Amino acid sequence: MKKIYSRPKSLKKTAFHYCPGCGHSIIHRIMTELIDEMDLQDKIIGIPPPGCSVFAYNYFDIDMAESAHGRGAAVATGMKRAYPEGIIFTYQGDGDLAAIGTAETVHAANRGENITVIFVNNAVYGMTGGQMAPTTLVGQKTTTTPYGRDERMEGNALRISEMLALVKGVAYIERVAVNSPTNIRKAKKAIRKAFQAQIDGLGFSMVEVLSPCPTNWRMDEPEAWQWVSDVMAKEFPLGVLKDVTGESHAS
Ligand SMILES: Cc1ncc(C[n+]2csc(CCOP(=O)(O)OP(=O)(O)O)c2C)c(N)n1
Ligand code: SF4
Repeated sequence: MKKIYSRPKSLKKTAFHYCPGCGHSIIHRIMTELIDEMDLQDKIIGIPPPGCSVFAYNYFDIDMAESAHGRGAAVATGMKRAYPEGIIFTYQGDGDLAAIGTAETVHAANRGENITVIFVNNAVYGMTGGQMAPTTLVGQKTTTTPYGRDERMEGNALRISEMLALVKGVAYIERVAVNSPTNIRKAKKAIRKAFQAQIDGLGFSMVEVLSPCPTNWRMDEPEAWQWVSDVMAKEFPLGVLKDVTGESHAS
């Protein structure tokens, strides 16, 4: 019989603490597959955040260094400069990256730091109980916007990828989702491309992943997966926002 599934070498034999249907576990799975396929286990270092993925170091069998809230891009900058042959990635939620960590992220991108950012957008603060995040959609109910996000009071959903695509030091940005087998395959391809941009020394690369949070969205798993396509991806369209990797290869 043909074996169609095996645990990636760089994924530890530890049960995930994530809720059923959570996107974090899918993203961990595809990232560890890539780490194996690209033979990076001995030279990749991950920087997880405060947030639901705070224990990512329990799952990735690679070196990891926890950052303070929002400081991933700053920690990654120091690490990459001290250890340029390493492949350095941050793994950050939308509360972490798009609220408290906006400045670090924008300036690291602007400096063209040769690091990779995995930006997990689930439109809420997951770990702390489902409060509004900068990426919460207008009208979306959260524990701090019980009547729905009000544009006049709380502003609009912040499109970080579109913003960063305008920044010169950025080599590659793509927005993907992990809510269907097809989208999961595309997400894996995008993360491969982001790691490759760093290996090729092209500058800042980021993959934004639209990721279901059934618990705080108060949905079951199929509803949450559907909501990503029907609602979230309308505000945050999937696709490549910036890609200079081809240009650089050609030159
Ligand atoms: C300096 C500081 N402020 C606030 C917190 C509390 N805190 C922990 S995680 C978090 C937000 C997590 O949301 P997100 O980054 O979207 O990740 P998710 O849990 O949804 O994966 C907050 C506000 C903290 N740990 N440190
Ligand atoms: S609260 Fe949301 S983001 Fe956190 S583990 Fe559960 S489903 Fe995932």
